[in-house]
Amino acid sequence: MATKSPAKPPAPVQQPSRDEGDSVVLERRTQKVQPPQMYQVVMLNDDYTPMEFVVVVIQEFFNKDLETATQIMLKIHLDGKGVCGVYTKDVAATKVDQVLEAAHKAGHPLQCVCEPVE
Ligand code: TYC
Repeated sequence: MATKSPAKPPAPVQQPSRDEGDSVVLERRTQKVQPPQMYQVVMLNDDYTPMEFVVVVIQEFFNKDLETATQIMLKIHLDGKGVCGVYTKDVAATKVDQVLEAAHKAGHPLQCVCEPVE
């Protein structure tokens, strides 16, 4: 059976440069890869969307179980807004589109937005 070898640290990048004696030397620099900017999908409260619909949406699009989805919905209901999940930019934007489309189709004014996590 093939096993995966542990991830290696990034190989240092070698940059040619000239020293004072005009010979070429290689400087060793470790390349730093930044993690991607993450975005939180924030759902907003309103007075019309049924609580049950919000719970189903959170379960379906944010992969939460019933209890977690209910807690998130209640937080939104009480505080005015709440975070449903944190994703990379494209995934967060897709989640927003899915929620807005489902709400629109069902005739509810449910709103959600994505915002960068600092
Ligand atoms: N406030 C709504 C009600 O009382 C429920 C609700 C919760 C609506 C969360 C939107 O994002 C929301 N029916």
